[in-house]
Amino acid sequence: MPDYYPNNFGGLPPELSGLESSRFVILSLPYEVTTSYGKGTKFGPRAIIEASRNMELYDDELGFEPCDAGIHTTEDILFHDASPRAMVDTVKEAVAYYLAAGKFVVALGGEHNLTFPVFLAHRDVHGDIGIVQIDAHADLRETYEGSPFNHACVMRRIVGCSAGTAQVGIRSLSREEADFLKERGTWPVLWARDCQAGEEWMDRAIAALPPKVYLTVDVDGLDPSLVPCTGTPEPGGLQWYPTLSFLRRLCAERSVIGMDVMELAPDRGHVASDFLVARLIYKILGFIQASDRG
Ligand SMILES: [Mn+2]
Repeated sequence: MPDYYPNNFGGLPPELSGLESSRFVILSLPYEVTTSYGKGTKFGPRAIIEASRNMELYDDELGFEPCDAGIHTTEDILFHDASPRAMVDTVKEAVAYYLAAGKFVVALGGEHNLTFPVFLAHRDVHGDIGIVQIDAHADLRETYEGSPFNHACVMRRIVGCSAGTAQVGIRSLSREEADFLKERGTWPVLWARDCQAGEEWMDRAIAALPPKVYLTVDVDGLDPSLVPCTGTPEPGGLQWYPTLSFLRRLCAERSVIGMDVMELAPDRGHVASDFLVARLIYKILGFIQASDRG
């Protein structure tokens, strides 16, 4: 290792961060237009990468260094046309490029509507895929503030083209969304209050999923005592170790083919949020490799 940490996820030296030899690609998407309350998610990707440079790279639970598989970090994608519709095309194209190269893409936002094109790009390559959404919010509105691509609508766009859905950690939704779930919700909603103990909720979530699964994490799914730095924090969220247990099972029992982490709005006074998100991503990359190793 050089005596400084390179400016990429994990602070990795060139032999572990080159695009060609890396299994994983960290795709930085600093896009924010429709966020409703707190702002600042466009600074999320940089804060996550910055925190990750100061992280121990050995995973003591797994007994190996997940970075050995190679983790490449892209430059920030620039959004020349900021409209949500143009964003969809830009992101889909970027993700498709890395999937065509055989990479596992970890998209970092940015606001949650970024998930829609990332999911579509994966579906184009993998065919029928399901989705696990970790989030405080159902995100099932038909439109919000006039746009179907608002971050409050992202799951409404996705559930219709998902082969199996599990919504985990939900604790905030509108009456319209509750009615939609009652009428059309054929998938399990694992309410945050039911995710506080035991593993029954994990069984229900995983049972709803097809063999190939895309994972989207809105960081507000975690408890705001752990991640205060997000636009719309809600009390009563997921705790750290149950979340890791669930994700480890998910990676072992299904093939996780892509993921994103959205909605971190960093604040220099609360860098623990940035560190948690960096560590969460790194744990998942380890779980994916652990499942390959059997
Ligand atoms: Mn949310």
